[in-house]
Amino acid sequence: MSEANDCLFCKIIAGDIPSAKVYEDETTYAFKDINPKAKVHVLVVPKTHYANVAELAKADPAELAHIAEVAQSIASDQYNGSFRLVFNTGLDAGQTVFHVHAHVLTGETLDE
Ligand code: IU
Repeated sequence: MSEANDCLFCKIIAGDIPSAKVYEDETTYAFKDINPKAKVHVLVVPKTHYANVAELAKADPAELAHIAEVAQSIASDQYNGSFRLVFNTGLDAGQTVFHVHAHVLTGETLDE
């Protein structure tokens, strides 16, 4: 796994900063968002550092597909299987942490 200096999510994955872990496997880590925007709001991240979803898709498309599967599994475990998957990409889209993360929003009926 490669890490970036001063990356908050690399530190969370390494366990240097605490998080509420929801799921972990060899390549992927999922934890509760500290500022939830839905009843269930989980961030799913690759353990390897990529800045955004486009970089991840180019370098490791299988990991991007795996993140979608993990999201489905979380939504099925914690709700009825419905979920919203969001990758904010770039400053104008509201990306604040530049380690790619999928927002998994579920647990209730979501506003459009
Ligand atoms: P964004 O798509 O980059 O805006 O999402 C970053 C998310 O990371 C945002 O929803 C924050 O609430 C969340 N987060 C977190 O879960 N733990 C942290 O220590 C920090 C941000 I800083």
